[in-house]
Amino acid sequence: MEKSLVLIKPDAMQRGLAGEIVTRLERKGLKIIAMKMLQMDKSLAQRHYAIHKGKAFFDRLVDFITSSPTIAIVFQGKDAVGVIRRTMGETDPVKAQAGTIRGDFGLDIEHNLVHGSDSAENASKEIELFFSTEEIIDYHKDINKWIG
Ligand code: IDP
Ligand code: MG
Repeated sequence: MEKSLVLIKPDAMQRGLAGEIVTRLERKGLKIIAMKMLQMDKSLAQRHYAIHKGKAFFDRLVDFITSSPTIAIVFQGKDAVGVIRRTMGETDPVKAQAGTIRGDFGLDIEHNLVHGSDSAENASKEIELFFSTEEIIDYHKDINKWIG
């Protein structure tokens, strides 16, 4: 089963949308196997977004993601990376389809509410940044035989 890292970003926390976002992903059938609220510092933000270093928006992105607490979650499920990306919608909320998290709740690319890993390989790296192995709890859920 694939894993993906989700971050409920500071704008979603400020707007009281954390529960809504978790609900949408949970209802899809994905299983929460780790979860914590944390205040990201600049060092963690720069490592998490290292791929974007040098881009015009990088400093603003680091300032934004460290501006308020976030909730970090590891979801597990069939094709979790792709399923989460499709549930989130496109990076720019103006272009994201209605019915997606960004499409339903956002208007600004710099305030797009949620992060989801973009590949299984990056998911592993991101999960390691946020969670120790002891914090990831791969428990059995009986209902999964009805979901996949
Ligand atoms: P993603 O979050 O959909 O994976 P990425 O391209 O990985 O999108 O970019 C990471 C974050 O950086 C985005 O979620 C968004 O907040 C911000 N970002 C991406 N592209 C731009 C841009 O062109 N201008 C401003 N911010 C951007
Ligand atoms: Mg990305």
